[in-house]
Amino acid sequence: MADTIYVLNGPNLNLLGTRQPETYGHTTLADVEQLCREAGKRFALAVEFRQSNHEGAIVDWIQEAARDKALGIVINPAGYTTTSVAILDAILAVKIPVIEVHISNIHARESFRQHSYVSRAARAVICGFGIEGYALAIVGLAAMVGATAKS
Ligand code: CA2
Repeated sequence: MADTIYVLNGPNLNLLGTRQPETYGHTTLADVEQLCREAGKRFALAVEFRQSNHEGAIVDWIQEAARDKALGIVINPAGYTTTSVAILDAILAVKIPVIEVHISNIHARESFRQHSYVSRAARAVICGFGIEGYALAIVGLAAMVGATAKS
């Protein structure tokens, strides 16, 4: 079985491409999934791509990723970024690397978006590149775990 990474998406990201295009662009979550699969393929990595509006589901998936020996996690915690000690604790409890991604530049937005619990435990943080940030996170994660590009 191919080495696997998890790409986890938090609440309301299922609405991507349908509202607030000035902030989040016109692409949909299905487009993000395709982008991630293509980025993973360059390193022969299988991608488990998930989205939930429920905090506990995201906690369960972080635990699942570690239990099933995924190489790492890319996560856009969305609205839970600034509130979820439970997601922070889940990340602290796993040994695999976690990369935090935000589509928008959260530091150029409202102050309440600028404190991330997840950043305390993330190995790296990417924001402001639009959905391309997911592909950048996968490239960075691949380098972190020693996955090499396949020709
Ligand atoms: O920039 C990001 O990726 C965010 O994680 C997106 C979150 C926001 O709470 C964070 O501060 C930054 C919001 C996700 C909701 O996405 C929507 C997309 C389209 C329409 C409505 C919501």
